[in-house]
Amino acid sequence: MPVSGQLFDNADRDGSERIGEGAVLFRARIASQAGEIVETLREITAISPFRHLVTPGGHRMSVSMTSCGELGWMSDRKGYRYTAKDPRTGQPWPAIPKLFSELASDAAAAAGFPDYHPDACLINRYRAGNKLSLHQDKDEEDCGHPVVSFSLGLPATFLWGGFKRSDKPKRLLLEHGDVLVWGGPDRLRYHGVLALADGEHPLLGQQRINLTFRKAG
Ligand code: MD3
Ligand code: FE
Repeated sequence: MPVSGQLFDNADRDGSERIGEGAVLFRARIASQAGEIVETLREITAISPFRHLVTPGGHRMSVSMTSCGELGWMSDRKGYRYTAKDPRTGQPWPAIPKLFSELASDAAAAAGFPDYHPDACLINRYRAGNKLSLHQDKDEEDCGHPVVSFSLGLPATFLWGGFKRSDKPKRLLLEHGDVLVWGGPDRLRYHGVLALADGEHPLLGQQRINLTFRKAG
């Protein structure tokens, strides 16, 4: 049975929790691969480092981001979009490592989305106080494909909203190694992350890293 942060009385025997019609949380699913994932992330961020993006409204995002994949996510005064090249380096984004894409498609299949082949992976880094305001992910061409997310490092309170920004969100604790698959009718829900609390994680120190895999193009 899941322990902390449980909101829904729907734990399955494999430890997964269905949190919506198209959304499944697998607690600690990738915890045993986390060391290897973090090592691989260092190779990616050596090529395309974390950076703070600016929203079209001119606000600097507190979370810092980078990407890997055929497409990477970008924001600036001109808007949100996916690009084939990292605008900071002028080079293509680093490829999605095989380890990542296999773990993501295995999780998608376990949640009922077979043949998932993401072409973009957005990597978010949270430090104490960093947050992500309620938003929808709708910059992808076909929102029929799910999003798969990996949480690593410090725990964070995830906000699981409705289909209007004003719908009051539920709260869900996302911890190290958790995998969330989010598709079907839940794909366009508003969601966000509360300000990260201080802490020290044995593998990642004072930060949380979140990877979100998407089929963007
Ligand atoms: C629900 N990231 O990168 S991951 C994002 O923890 C983002 O960094 C959060 O929202 C984070 O866009 C949340 C879980 C998640 C990701 C995508 C979703 C939940 C989602 C797309 C639609 C609905
Ligand atoms: Fe999002």
